[in-house]
Amino acid sequence: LRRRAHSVALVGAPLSRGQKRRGVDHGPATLRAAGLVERLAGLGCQVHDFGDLNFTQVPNDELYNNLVLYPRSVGLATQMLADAVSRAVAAGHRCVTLGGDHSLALGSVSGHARQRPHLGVVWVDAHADINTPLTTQSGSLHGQPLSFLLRELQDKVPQLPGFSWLKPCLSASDIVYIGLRDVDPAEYYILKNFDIQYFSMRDIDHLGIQKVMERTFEQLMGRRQRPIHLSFDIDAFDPSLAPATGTPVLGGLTYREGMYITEEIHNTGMLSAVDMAEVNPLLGASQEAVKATARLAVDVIATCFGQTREGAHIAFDELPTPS
Ligand code: B3U
Ligand code: MN
Ligand code: MN
Repeated sequence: LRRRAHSVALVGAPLSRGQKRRGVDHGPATLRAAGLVERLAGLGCQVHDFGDLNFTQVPNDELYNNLVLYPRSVGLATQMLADAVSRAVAAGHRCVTLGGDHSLALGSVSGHARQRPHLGVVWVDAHADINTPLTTQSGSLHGQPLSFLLRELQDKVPQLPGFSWLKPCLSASDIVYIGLRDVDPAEYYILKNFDIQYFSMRDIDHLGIQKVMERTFEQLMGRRQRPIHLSFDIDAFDPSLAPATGTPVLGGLTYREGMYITEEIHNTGMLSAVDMAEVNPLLGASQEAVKATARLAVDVIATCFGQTREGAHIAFDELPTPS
């Protein structure tokens, strides 16, 4: 029953400038306080906690195009994160990035791809996060990271101040979305026009989560095995389960669907990096609501690294014999 122990690096990315609500920069501390390190250690993982990155706010970080918020601050922070993730993966760890808002994926995916250029991305989210700086209605960069990462979109994406380090590292066929239910018109156009594979909540209702995961791996690994980057936005879950997040949307994943997604990703043996984004302890109606959201996020991460609903997740080789 003994499993090979994973070596897992934790990188705290207290990024909040990619959106407008206060508090999401306390995500990493909230996930740690919910027992993340102990849970991973209990699964037999060797945990290397790199601590939280120290993001500095860039002064005079004016709007880009009168609309896009904090481009220099997000650009610099995600550049630092890319370096940290790249180092962690190069050192042989699976890398877990603790957010922070979802603009962090600019850094985590870029840094991961520096070491694993053929990675595939599973993006679990209520939102598609693929607006360009010219289609965004909110101006928030957490709704845009995938537009910067996608090669096919580069002639539609302007150069933002603070983003000169960033090179697109994904093709449209390298991404699969799960959980979508709030997609803007321009985002829908991009998904359809570039033939991006997605499974909306309606698709999950229609197919069931088992078929969704089968098709996800068929898309990403049908031809050959490749490293997986799981970018998990906690707002993919139903707000009744994950209330402490900035943009909750009704009708999300159940607990069982969420666990099935991460169990199956673990079972591929190819999981190489994980993001946990958008846990905001200043939102949610009560301390209990915040704790429930954080516990859920820790369950997602633990399941990625071998926690199962059958138990038997630590080595147990011999039953005691009565003497
Ligand atoms: N699509 C909208 C809303 C949104 C995206 N991501 C979140 N909200 N969390 C936008 O702002 O681009
Ligand atoms: Mn997101
Ligand atoms: Mn979202």
